[in-house]
Amino acid sequence: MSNYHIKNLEEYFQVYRKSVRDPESFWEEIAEENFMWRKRWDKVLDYDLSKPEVSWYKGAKLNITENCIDRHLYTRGDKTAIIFEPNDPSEAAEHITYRQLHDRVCRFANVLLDHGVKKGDRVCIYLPMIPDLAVSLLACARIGAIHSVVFAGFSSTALHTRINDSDCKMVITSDGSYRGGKTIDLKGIVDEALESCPGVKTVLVAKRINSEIPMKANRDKWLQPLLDAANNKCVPEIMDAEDPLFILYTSGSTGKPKGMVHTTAGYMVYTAYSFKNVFQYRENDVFWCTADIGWITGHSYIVYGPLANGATTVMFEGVPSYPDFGRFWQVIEKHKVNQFYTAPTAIRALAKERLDFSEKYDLSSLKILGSVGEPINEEAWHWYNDNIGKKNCPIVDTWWQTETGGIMISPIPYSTPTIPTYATLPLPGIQPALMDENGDELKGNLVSGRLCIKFPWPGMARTIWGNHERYRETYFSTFKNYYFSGDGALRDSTGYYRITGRVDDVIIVSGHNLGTAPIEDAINEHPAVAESAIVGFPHDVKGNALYGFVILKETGEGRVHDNLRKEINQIITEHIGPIAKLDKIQFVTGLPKTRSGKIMRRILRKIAEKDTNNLGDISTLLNPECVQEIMDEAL
Ligand code: 6R9
Repeated sequence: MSNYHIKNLEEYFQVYRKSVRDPESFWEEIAEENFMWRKRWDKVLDYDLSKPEVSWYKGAKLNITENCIDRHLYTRGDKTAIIFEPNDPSEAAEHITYRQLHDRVCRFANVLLDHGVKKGDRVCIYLPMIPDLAVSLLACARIGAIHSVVFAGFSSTALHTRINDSDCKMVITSDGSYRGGKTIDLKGIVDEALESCPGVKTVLVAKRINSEIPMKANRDKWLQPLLDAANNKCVPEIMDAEDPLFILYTSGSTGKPKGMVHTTAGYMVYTAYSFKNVFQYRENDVFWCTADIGWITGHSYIVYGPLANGATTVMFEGVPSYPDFGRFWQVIEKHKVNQFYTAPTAIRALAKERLDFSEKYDLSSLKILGSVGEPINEEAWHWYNDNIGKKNCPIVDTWWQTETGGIMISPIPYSTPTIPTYATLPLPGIQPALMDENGDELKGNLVSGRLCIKFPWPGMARTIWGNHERYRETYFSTFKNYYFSGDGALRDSTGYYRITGRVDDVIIVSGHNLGTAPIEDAINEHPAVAESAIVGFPHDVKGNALYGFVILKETGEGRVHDNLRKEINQIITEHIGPIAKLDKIQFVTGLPKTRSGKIMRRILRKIAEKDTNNLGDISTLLNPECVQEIMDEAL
């Protein structure tokens, strides 16, 4: 299993070279040695990136839950699979063994079958971070239904769009959720979303906060009694390697969200492989990824990657600031966490607090620290390294995307020397490329350009649900036969990669990808708004915050701007969710535009960043006069 658990840098380079020389044997060996297949593949890889069509392990048959659960029963039946740590530290944690997980997943799967869910049907999951969430994903996978998890912080409009886009038949939700000291009425949000979702026949409702909620006759059912009554054996549906496993929506720079489709075998192999190597997981380690399962990080590194390795994975319902800013560190001490994986935005928020929040806990169980979601700045990296890792835990700065399925560029602990702000080297099997403006690949080191991947890997998304052409256009048309990530990066003199950020109109706020277009669309729905443009500006905790430039229909006197600001943020909250609220809103009379009518966000970005010394040539604009006015009144 040498290529599955790398031990030093020399071995990394050996394995890496082999993986590039002969990708098919590389991925074949990993698939052979580490999983349970019902039928072997006929062909490891088939691809044509111009279409693009990619299939991994074609002809193979399997069920991912047999790999994540059943096969561990013989050796790890009584081992804890999931540790559930509730929002409220005084509520007891729950330890779910592999055997109990098997029981729960089978029962849940039978409930789905009893409600007419079949292989290939889409099921929308809108749940807080409670065990039923992980169980529901696996229950869908057990019977071959395609799960579409929607982060439970999204609004009813966002939920509605996602349910209809993939025509979900069922929604799984809860009466409500806890978030720090607050509760959120999730079921109310679902009811609103479902006002016009004709495809949804059943809503299963988990009880979490015990609130009084209306249940719609013939549609809404309490989950627990159904689970209690269900059989605890469920024969897994045997899937083809390329059958879809799930859909997960991610923001695009334009238009509606993209339902990225991940398929069964390749995703399984890739998440398991990357989990084991990047986190150097050893039997009996306790792994904690603080993401929400509503994002790809939670899918791959709370659920599938860890469970495929028979690991113990922590699911945390709460937030880093409740009941105080020591919560993460307390959980690490309590469950003796060995690998801790979080986002730069959380690190920055915690670094602002007093050190005794972390100093009073025993963090000596930690071996490896991880970071994901956005570039980690040097200051945050050092704070994490000094105060949490005590300079004794390698930090893996992991670059990847919803589209890539798993970690692509990352140090391998104890093998790759780390440098703050560098994601360092590609995992074996991953072939990054940097491209220049003319579409040519930049060879050699000390170059910077657009980050692409030039050879397929098993974890890549195969399409956008219902819109393959958009998939081709978004990812495979900018550079012929390359996957284009949308990020910029540089390669230093030793070949290390440093991600420099998005080069499109996606802004990463607190690690969440937000497209500018959907936010602008929401703002423009306000009756007083004529036009708007959103840009990001640096924020010391969130990484980026949003700055909106808004043209009102009537600049008319007497308009109370503060109220308007509130209303605009209210509309954004309703359409997308509170994460997309604007930190600054400036009312302007014009927006800088090119002659073809495209808003010059570059100029607005510089104004928002207060970097107006070099705005570049603005004389070619349609309306250069508005730039001075915007600068004069900038917030
Ligand atoms: C896993 C995840 C993807 C975008 C990606 C990039 C940014 C993620 C990063 C990083 C710098 C890292 N990103 N990890 N940038 N360094 N270590 O976050 O997926 O939500 O789809 O976001 O996040 O810009 O393109 P997703």
